[in-house]
Amino acid sequence: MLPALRIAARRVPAVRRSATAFQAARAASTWAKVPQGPPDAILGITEAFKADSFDKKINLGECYNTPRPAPLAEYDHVRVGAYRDDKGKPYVLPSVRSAEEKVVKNRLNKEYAGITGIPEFTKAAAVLAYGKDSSALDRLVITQSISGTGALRIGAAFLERFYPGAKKIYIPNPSWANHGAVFKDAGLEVDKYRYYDKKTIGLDFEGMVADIKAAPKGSIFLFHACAHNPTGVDPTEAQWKEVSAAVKDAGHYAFFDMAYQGFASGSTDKDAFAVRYFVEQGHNICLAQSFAKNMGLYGERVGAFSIVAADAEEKKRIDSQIKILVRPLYSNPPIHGARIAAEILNDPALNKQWLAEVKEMADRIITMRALLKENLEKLGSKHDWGHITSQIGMFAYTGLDAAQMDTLAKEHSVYATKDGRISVAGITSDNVGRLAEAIFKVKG
Ligand code: PGU
Repeated sequence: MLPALRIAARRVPAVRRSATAFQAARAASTWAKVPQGPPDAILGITEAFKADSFDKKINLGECYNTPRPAPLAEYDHVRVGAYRDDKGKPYVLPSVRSAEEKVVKNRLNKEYAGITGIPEFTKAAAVLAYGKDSSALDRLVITQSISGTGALRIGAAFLERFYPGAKKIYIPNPSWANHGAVFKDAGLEVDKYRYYDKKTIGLDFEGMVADIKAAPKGSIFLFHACAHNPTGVDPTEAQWKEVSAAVKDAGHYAFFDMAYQGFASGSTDKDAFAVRYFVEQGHNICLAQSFAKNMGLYGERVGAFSIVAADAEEKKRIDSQIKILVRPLYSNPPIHGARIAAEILNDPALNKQWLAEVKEMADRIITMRALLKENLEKLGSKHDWGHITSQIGMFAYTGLDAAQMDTLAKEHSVYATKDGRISVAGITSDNVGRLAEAIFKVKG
C-alpha cells in the first residue's frame, strides 16, 4: 500500500473501512457498468405456458431460443417455433436420418473445412436456390454459414465494408425480430418500408412500391424470398415483377433472405421464384439461405451466403474479401450438418425423398390453416378468416390485437406472441377445434 493511503486507512473506523473497501471493489469491477438487458419477449410466453396447469394448453409462440431445462422431454413439446408433426412432436426428416447414417458410415475424418466450407454442400445449395440453369452459377460467390442468421451477418458485414452507397438497409415493417439486430450490430443503419396492412391483414403493396421508389437511389432493400416472417403474407409473382422493376429503376440493391425455401408452397422451385426472377432481370443480388426449416437441421446450423458477381473476375475479388471477413469471425464452419445436407442435395434418391418430405410438411401446415378457418366458420364467426388460408409458411397473423392475445392466454391457455402471430406448426388435428373455440370466444 502507498504510504499516503496507509495513513488514510488508519483514520477510518474498522466497520466503515470494510464497507468502503467493498464499495471500492464494486466500483472497480470491470463490468460494473454493464446494464441489465430486457428479457426476451418470447421467453415470457414460455414461462407463462409452463406455469399453466391446464392439460389442454396450447403454445403457438416461438421458443426456439429458450434454454432447455432438464428433463428435455418435458420441454420439447413447447418448442413450437420449429416444425411439429400432427402429434405436436419435433420431427427429424427420414431423409435426414438416412443421410446422417451415410455420413457416419463413411467414417470421414474431422479435419477443418476451408474458410468457405464444404464445396459439395455450397455448390448444391447454389443450384437449389438459383436453379440448375441459372446464369448466376458461373459468377456466384458462395460461402457456407452458421445457418441463416450467420449468412445474414456475413452479408451485413460485407455490405458495411464494401457497399459503395449509403450503409443503410431497408427491411419490411414488420420483419423477423432479429433482422434489425443483425444489421445494426454489423454497423448498418436500419430503416423500414411499408409491408403489412393491418386493415386488410394482407400486403400493403402500394405502400411497399411507393417506399421503394421514394428511397434515395442506390439503397439496399431486404426481401423475404418466401413465407414472410412474421406475417405469412407474400407478394404474388406478378407483384414481385413490379417490385423488381421498381428496384431496378431506382438503382437499388436487393438482399434476399430465404429461410423457408420449400416450406411455403411445398415446392423448392416455386418458393425460389423471386430470387430467380430478380437474377433473370439482371439484379446482382445477394442471398442468405437457411436449412434449419426445410431440412429440419435447426441446431446443426447449416446455411449459405452468396453474392451474384458481374463476371468471373469480380467473383474472384469478392471471394477473396469474403474469406478475409470470415477468417477472423469463426475461421471456418462446422462440418457435420453440411455433410448431411450435401448428401441430401447430391444423392438423387435421397433428394427425391427429401423433396416429398418438404412437401408433406408444407401440406400439413396448409391443411391446419384450412381446418382452423373451417372450425371458426362452423362456430358461426362472422369475420372474414380468408387471410388464414391466403397467408403462407409457418406463421399466421391472426389480426388479434395485444389485449385479445392476452385474453387468449389468461382465459383459454393459448399462448402466442402479442403481435397476434401464431405458429401454425404448433396446430394439430387434436387441438385445432379448441384453438378455434378460444379465438371465437375472444374475437367473435
Ligand atoms: N430469417 C428468417 C426470416 C427467419 O425467420 C429465421 C428464423 C432466420 C432467418 C434464421 O434462422 P436460422 O436458424 O439462423 O437459420 N426464424 C425462426 C427461428 C427463431 C429465432 O428467432 O431464431 C423463427 O421462429 O422466427
